[in-house]
Amino acid sequence: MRLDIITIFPEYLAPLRLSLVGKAADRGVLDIRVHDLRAWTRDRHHTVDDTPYGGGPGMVMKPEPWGEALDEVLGATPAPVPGERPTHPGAEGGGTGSRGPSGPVVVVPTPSGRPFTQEIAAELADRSHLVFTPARYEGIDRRVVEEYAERAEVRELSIGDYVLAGGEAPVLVMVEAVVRLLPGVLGNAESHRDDSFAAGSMAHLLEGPVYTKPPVWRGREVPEILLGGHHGNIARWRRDRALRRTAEHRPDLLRAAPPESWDAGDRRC
Ligand code: 6GU
Repeated sequence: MRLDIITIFPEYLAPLRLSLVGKAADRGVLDIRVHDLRAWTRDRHHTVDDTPYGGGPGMVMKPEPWGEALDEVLGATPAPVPGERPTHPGAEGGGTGSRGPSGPVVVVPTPSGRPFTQEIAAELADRSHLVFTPARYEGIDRRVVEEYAERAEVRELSIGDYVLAGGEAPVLVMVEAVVRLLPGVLGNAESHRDDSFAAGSMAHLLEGPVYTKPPVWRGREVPEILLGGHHGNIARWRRDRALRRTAEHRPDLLRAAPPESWDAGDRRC
């Protein structure tokens, strides 16, 4: 997978060299390119912002540097394979087959975007080229999204209901969520199956508690059932604890769960 990140704070993305994402890049699973937006300015002061039309506080990112940057970064994208289902213009990437749809996705982090979810992370993990455009100030001139929505799939995404000073931290969040889903990045293919929000039986559940050795720590015992090796009972116990935890921390998730997601052993509260 190729990742391009265009920012006025390239150093902010340094953590991408660490840990799981950094190792995936070292192993060649990922090609991460962090670009300085100011490289695509043409004036002496490398200006990227200007005052908003219509007035108001703050500054708006000028469209020209973003246009030149995106032209270059998207221009290097291989053309879609003939005969493969075209995803543009304006198509939603609905396919989640093992061989994802072709063409780049431009991810625009913004607090006014759609919520970034585990489902979206999985969709992005199916694509081969993601371009992130983290903004500062009050955001990017609207015409940039309009322009590139005609040439690529553009997704405006928010990581939660709070406001950050810029999109760089959200890019770190989204990249980590996507990269850990790529084949071969986590040790074992089953590692994601029991994650909170994982597609399937965990889609509307938070993960319950976990334990490791020693069996007794400061007088606190690991629940007996986990020591027994009865896989059916353990699976049931884990699901019950996940249900309890979800009821406590995120009752909204249980209310939204479709009837098919309940199994025979679940006791509705
Ligand atoms: Cl994606 N950007 C900014 N600036 N603030 C946010 C956000 C994104 N998601 C939540 N808050």
